[in-house]
Amino acid sequence: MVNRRRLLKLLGTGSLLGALRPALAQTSAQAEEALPTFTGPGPNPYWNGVNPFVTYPQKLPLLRLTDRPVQLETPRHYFRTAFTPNEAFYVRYHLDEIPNEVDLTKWRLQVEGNVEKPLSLSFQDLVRNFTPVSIAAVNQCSGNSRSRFQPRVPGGQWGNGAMGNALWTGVRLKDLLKAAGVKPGTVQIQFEGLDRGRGPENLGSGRFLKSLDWDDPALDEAIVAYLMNGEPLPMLNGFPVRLVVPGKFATYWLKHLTWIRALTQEDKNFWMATAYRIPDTPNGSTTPEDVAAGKVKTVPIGKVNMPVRSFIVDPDGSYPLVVGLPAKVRGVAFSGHGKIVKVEVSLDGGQTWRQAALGPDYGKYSFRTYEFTWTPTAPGKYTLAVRATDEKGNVQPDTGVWNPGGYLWNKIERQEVVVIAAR
Ligand SMILES: Nc1nc2c(c(=O)[nH]1)N[C@H]1C(S)=C(S)[C@@H](COP(=O)(O)O)O[C@H]1N2
Ligand SMILES: [Mo]
Repeated sequence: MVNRRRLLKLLGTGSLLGALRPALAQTSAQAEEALPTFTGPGPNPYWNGVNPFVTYPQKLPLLRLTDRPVQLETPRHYFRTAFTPNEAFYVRYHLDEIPNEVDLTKWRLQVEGNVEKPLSLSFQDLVRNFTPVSIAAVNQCSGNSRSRFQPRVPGGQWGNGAMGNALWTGVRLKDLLKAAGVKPGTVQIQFEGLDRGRGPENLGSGRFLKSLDWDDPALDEAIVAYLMNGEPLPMLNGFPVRLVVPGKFATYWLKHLTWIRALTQEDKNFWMATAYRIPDTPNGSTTPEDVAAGKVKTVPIGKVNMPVRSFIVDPDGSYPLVVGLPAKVRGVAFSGHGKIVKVEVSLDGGQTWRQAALGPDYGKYSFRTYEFTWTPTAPGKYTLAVRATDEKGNVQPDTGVWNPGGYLWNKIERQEVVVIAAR
């Protein structure tokens, strides 16, 4: 035992420093060589990214990934419910000049480009002149869970909290496009918001522009939302209106949406042609070797819907369970391909599975809660796992995907828990 007196004695004789010296010498010698590949957290990484809590306007304390642009992750326990509170909803931007206020007496939504009749709509026009619709839909960043990738990839090292579910209310995008009269020859619809900045240098990336193909069925379900869980959108989530594209990754869910454009040429801007692309392989997976060899053909991530996923919210491993006392294994599941029809829980790391009870069905693009009551009968260490199935028969795989963008992660999630005996 090194108590204070012994420590002082060691320091006094210099033997402690002496013991450290060879190690320091070794470190500087190693620095000359390439560092070994950093593989990140092991098989049971933290649920959330490891980051400080910060408080932004209209937000509860969230986990800050970066400050400019603002990127905030939602802590795990907010996923106990099917709807994520607005104040806890994650935030992701690409550019650092974001609106702090929007004057609704001046703000207009422009529908322009290859249309018969360009529109300039006020907030009042949107609310009064178009039929309101509501849809529950999960907003998930393409890079959600990127910190799980092995080998690691650059980009925000999100845990699982770059997602949220809300009831979105607004106007059908197709109603706006119909009112403007989209002309023949249109190939894509482009969306742009109010944020600006430099973006990655010299790549023409200072405006965040995203486009969906004119024949993409997602356009029929997309809405221009002015309410989120029945309230005006928080500024950081896109006030006054944002695009909601149910089933697609959130990169298309343009915040502070102000320009909708019918394009006659494919959108080749940085955010379509370079960023947010996935390998054109069955599950968007490839290898670092194939990327290095230039073998990988890519497509925009909007070509696919979000793969099926499920999450263990409780228990979170921070406390022991007790033999003979019922414990609730619970969380959420969702899929961009259709509604969740089954969630299974494993108590032995994925060898055997038991069906969990599903919570209410809020529509096929919503989070669906699940619950499984487990009364442990023996003390020990257990690995819980959860696996969801959607109505198209998609089931979560037990292998992780790999692609250089760090997108499409949907591997079965695990949680280690300790069970103790009550005496
Ligand atoms: N105007 C604007 N909209 C945007 C973005 C952006 O940078 N600017 N990022 C997109 C991406 S990649 C994501 S993941 C979501 C995040 O939505 P949230 O911040 O409301 O959670 O917004 C999308 N819409
Ligand atoms: Mo994203």
